[in-house]
Amino acid sequence: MDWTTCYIGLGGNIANEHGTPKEHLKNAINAFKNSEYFKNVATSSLYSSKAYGVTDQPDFINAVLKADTNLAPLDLLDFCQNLENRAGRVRLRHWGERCLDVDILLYGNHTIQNDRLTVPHQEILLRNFVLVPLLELDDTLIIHGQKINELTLSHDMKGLTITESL
Ligand code: ROI
Repeated sequence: MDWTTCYIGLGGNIANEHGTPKEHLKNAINAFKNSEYFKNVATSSLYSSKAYGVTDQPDFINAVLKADTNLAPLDLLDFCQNLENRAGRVRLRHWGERCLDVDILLYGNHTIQNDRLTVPHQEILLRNFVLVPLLELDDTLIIHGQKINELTLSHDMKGLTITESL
């Protein structure tokens, strides 16, 4: 069986009947850990982060998960979207608040571009709440030819606080 290392971005900033943002993230992390489609699951710390983009919304909880997966990219996307749906996700507005976002950041060294999926994730190099936890998991990562360890934003804690080391 073929295993590919993937990195998944997790984020959320609203509570609902399924839990708080932190609980949404932890439930998602447990789903990866308990699934036969993943092995060697590792997670960054949980970060509290100021909302990026549309700023008049609650702070987010963000983390990055690393795992080896035997799922093909679109099956991995289905798995991630299923977790979002299970957290009771409703999209209130574009770039707005959400219970849980589960985004494929990287899938091995693959570049994927189709109507459902862009990998590496388009905004990856622009967001410290993605880069800082990614660096925590692997300080040798290269994305779009850039060593993330050499990017200023990967070391920029502006708006970010570690709320829990997992
Ligand atoms: N801002 C932060 N801090 N964290 C996120 O996960 C996040 N996700 C988004 C938008 C609303 C753009 N801003 C975010 O989708």
